[in-house]
This record gives sequence, C-alpha cells and structure tokens, in this order.
Amino acid sequence: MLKVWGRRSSFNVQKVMWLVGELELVHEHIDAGGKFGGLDAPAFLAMNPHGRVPVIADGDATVWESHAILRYLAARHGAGPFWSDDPVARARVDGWMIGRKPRCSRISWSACSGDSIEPPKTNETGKRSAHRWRASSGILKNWIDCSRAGPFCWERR
Ligand SMILES: N[C@@H](CCC(=O)N[C@@H](CS)C(=O)NCC(=O)O)C(=O)O
Repeated sequence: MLKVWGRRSSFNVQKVMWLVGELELVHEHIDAGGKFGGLDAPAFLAMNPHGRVPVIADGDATVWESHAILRYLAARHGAGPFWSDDPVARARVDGWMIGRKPRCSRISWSACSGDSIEPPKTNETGKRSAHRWRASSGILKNWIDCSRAGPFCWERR
C-alpha cells in the first residue's frame, strides 16, 4: 500500500495529499516532521537523506521531493487527466507547478499565517497578500477555463 510521510501542516505534504485524494489512492498517512519529529531517524534518512517531508513509499519505490512525488504519482497512477505522453502538455503542467509555486506559496503563507497571527484583512501585510492571492488565483482560473483542464478543477465540482 502507498505510504505518505509528512505533517498535515506542511504545504509540500498537502500538495501530495491533494493528488493522492484526486487519484483516490488507498494509502497510509504517517505524521512526521515538526512536532512529530522523526526526520533524523536512520530509517527515515535512509528514505530521504535530506531529512525532509514529504516522502512516499509505493511498493519498492521510495520517492522524496514534493514535485518529484507529484510527477511520479501522476505518471504511475494518473494517466489521462494528470499525465500525458505529450511533452508539450507535460511542459504546460510543469510550468504551473514549478514556475508559480514559489510565488503562490509565499503569498498564501503570508496571507494565512506567516507574517502575522491576525486574520488577513486586519493588517496591511495581510491585505496586500490577500490582494496578490486573488490576482494570482484569477490568472489560474482564466487559464483553467480557457484550457478546459479537466475534472480536478474546483470550478467544475
Ligand atoms: N523542496 C522540498 C522541501 C521539503 C521541506 O523543506 N519540507 C519541510 C516541510 S514543508 C520539512 O520537512 N521541514 C522539517 C519539518 O517539518 O520538521 C519539497 O518540495 O519536498
């Protein structure tokens, strides 16, 4: 059975769990990292020498690094909506995943928790972040609408 290590509060773990959910993969989730610790245990370091989450084990395969995991799961279990043999189609998905990730992570972290414990709309940093998040989401939504990206789109649920 697929195993996924990583604390639920980790953005990188959440990406993996999102795809696991979309693919409806039977899995076991194991809390690790943060208050759960365990990342410096020899058994964990044998799976990921960097001592970071997420990590997955799928049969004999162990994969670390969230984007490597997403590509692996899509290629192995997601042919069709999540994986294409067409390099152009794959490059478009990669562009969103790799290129937009640093910006979106920063914005959402700042808006939701990073810079302040206050709700986003009660301070200037939060307001700016919320504004940037809306703008970024709008670009993504337009692209999904234009490309008819498939059933994983929240607008189509
Ligand atoms: N680039 C790596 C980043 C991995 C990473 O830094 N993970 C963080 C959680 S987001 C971690 O393991 N932090 C240590 C901890 O949680 O104790 C990836 O995308 O998987």
